[in-house]
Amino acid sequence: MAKSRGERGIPSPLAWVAGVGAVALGAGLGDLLAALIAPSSGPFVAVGGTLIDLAPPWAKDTAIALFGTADKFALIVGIALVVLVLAALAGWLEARRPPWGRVVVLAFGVLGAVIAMTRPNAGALSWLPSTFAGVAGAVALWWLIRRLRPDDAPVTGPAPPGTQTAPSRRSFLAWSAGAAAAGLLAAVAASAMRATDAALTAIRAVVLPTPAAKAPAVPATAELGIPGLATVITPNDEFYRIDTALVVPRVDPAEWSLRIHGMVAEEVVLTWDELLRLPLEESYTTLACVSNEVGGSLIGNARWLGYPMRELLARARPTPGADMVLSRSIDGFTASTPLEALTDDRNALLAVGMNGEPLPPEHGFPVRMVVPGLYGYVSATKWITELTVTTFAADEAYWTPRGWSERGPIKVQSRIDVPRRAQGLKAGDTVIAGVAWQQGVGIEAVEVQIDDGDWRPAELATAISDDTWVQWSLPWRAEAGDHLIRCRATNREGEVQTSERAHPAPDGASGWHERFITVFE
Ligand SMILES: Nc1nc2c(c(=O)[nH]1)N[C@H]1C(S)=C(S)[C@@H](COP(=O)(O)O)O[C@H]1N2
Ligand SMILES: [Mo]
Repeated sequence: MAKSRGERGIPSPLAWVAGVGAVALGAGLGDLLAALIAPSSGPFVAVGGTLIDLAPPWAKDTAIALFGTADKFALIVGIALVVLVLAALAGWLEARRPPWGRVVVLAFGVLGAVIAMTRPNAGALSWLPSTFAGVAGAVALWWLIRRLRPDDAPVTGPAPPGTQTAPSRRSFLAWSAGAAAAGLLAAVAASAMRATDAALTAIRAVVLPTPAAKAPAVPATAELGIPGLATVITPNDEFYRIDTALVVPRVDPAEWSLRIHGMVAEEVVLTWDELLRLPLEESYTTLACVSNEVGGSLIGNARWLGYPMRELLARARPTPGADMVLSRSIDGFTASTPLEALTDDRNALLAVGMNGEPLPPEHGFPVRMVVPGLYGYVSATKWITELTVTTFAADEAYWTPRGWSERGPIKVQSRIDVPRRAQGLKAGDTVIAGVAWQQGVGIEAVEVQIDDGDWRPAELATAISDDTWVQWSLPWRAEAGDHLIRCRATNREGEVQTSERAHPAPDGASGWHERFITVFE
């Protein structure tokens, strides 16, 4: 009499292997199907995007503090680890309590599909990749575990009556590894497809028009050229990136349009071709993230090319009472910008160009907003598709219910770039240098304090404009020993950067940037 399956027992490690192999195959195939038919609805992307949106207010800060701009990669790795553990568990379940392992895999596929359908940029087919992943994973799991059951295993040769063919573990392991490898291969193929898709080809084809109004030439004295000091213009590939998008949205400019509606006398729809035919203007604006810690690097300066927001809104004619513009990205992100900041005479742009090139995909291709004087989360919507003219009372933006202020004017700040802590500085003549900013207001002065001594005025480089950061420097005869260096800026309205420390949430960090330096003999 044969023992029951449960008693005969498939060794747990083999069951885990089956689970991981099956789920890897399902997930990989699902991802590949997503790349083919519904780019942003892959199982990982949809679930990760939802986790980002559900994350509690402190999570953004923590993720950025821990992983910096690699926060999304960290999230993907985290999800993959959780899936691995769940997959192993499903394998174990399928071995012990069939068909529950299969059922669990299928259920996660369906859950992924539901999540994918609720994403802001979901399409009609967004449910398919995750469902397919679940079905493929469940079938693969059933098949792999079956190979481990002696009475189900295919008979490979003549067996004496009354005995059973022992299942071949080696062939089981080969099949499991094969399934995992196929899944991985599918995922690699999917990412290769994403990297060569039509939108990227479109970027390369974009020829930006000559600006109707060029940015004034950058003064030769704007760049101090001190090694280690942030360059006054940040190259595109070094520009910080912060957003909630797990995969960079791919927007085909040929299909792009911007709709302006809400409290307006006239609805406006603008296409890519129409936008490029408008008289575009160029200006330098320093973009800063509200999550930037004192001394942090979530800030950069670029020359933007775009159409003035004030001209655009003038076409739509906001009606009396409106005080906010809610800008929406193709992926559902929204920002609440005071209407006034988009209609006064500042260089608020609907931007298409960054440092002489089309916007890179990570920075909002084809079109984004850039508004001097406001943190990015309330102004710099990338992959923009819609502007709703409304009121702060009636509408709120993505970050507002997540613990961030509905308005985000930039605080006066300064940062020490050199000397660096780990520089191994030798005693003698050196230079202390950094940047200071309060876009829209401008910087009047920067002072440096060494070892609690007197505040000494730093020399300011020439600012490109009041909308950009400015470099500063101070010669220093460094003596051997430990030193504490601080800096503080004064804006053009006479306000001195406060020493009072504040966390980034809810409306931007404050305090003086300090650096401990050890100077060697
Ligand atoms: N669509 C979209 N636009 C967005 C965001 C986002 O999450 N999604 N983040 C904003 C924030 S918080 C900042 S600081 C800036 C950063 O722009 P960058 O990545 O080009 O530096 O983009 C803004 N625009
Ligand atoms: Mo930000």
